[in-house]
Amino acid sequence: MDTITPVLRDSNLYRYQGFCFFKELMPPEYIDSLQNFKIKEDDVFMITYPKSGTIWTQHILSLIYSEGYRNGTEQIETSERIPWIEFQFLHKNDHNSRPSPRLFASHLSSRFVPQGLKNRKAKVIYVMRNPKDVIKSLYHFEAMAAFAETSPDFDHFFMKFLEGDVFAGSWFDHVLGWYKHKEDFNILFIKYEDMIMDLRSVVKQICTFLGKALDDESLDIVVKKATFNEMKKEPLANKENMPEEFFDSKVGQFMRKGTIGDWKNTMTVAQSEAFDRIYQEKMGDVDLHFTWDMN
Ligand code: PPS
Repeated sequence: MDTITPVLRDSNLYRYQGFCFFKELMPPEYIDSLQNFKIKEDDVFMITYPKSGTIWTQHILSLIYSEGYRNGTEQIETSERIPWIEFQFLHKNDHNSRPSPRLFASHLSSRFVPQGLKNRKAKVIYVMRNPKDVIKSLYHFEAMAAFAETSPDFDHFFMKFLEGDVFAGSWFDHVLGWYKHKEDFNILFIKYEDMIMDLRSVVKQICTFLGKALDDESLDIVVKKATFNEMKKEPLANKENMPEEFFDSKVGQFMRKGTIGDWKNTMTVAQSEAFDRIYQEKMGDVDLHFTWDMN
């Protein structure tokens, strides 16, 4: 097993092969065991770096597979429909007894996912978001999530993010790891900003990838129920069912702003320029382009 190091002094994270895991929730032995997790050909994995549109895409997948909840399953928790593979230790789901097609969510980088996913039959949907908005969203999330460390100020958090000293490690490593290994997987990349700008097209793209032919009425229902305003009203989507010791709803809300470009309200010009330089260094030759604001 590779070296395991604490991320920062007193941190609740540990670094393992470049990724940062929660000490209590994700022991390295369990993470290693995922390599041999048995994949079925009709499995679907939805993967994100945190704060990139995870719950949104989970919600969309739930709606697609339940035909807009017309089968009366709206009270089933998203994490039950689409459980996290790396939090098995916490949920103790028996994935083997789940009916197919099994849907999974994960924040793992490509090096940690089950080897069987490389059969290129099981499907992977990777959702990404412009990293400046990820920083802003994660900064707020840290403050409300009891299991994450709260930074004293944005500048401190900004540096921590650039060092990759946050859960899931470096955004650059995560996105590049998946993107550069795309030939290994049967994978669809989607962008948070495209969902904001034309949700219907992205939902259609997801349906095509999954081989789910929804009629126009079902598609309308999925799109309507997946808008920010509709999801904000849904206690389950907004994680209002989570105990206070996990999420402090007095500090903030999970469904916070749901926009493109909110980073501009917090990041200084100097921080933004420093970020651009690092972005250029790390992503320069990669054909990935993000929408940074609504203009
Ligand atoms: S997590 O904790 O990693 O699972 O978070 P994640 O779900 O990836 O990201 C949370 C951000 O997604 C926004 N969100 C949405 N935006 C637009 N429309 C819809 N329907 C939607 N659902 C979730 C949520 O508001 C968080 O972004 P911010 O910028 O903080 O508002």
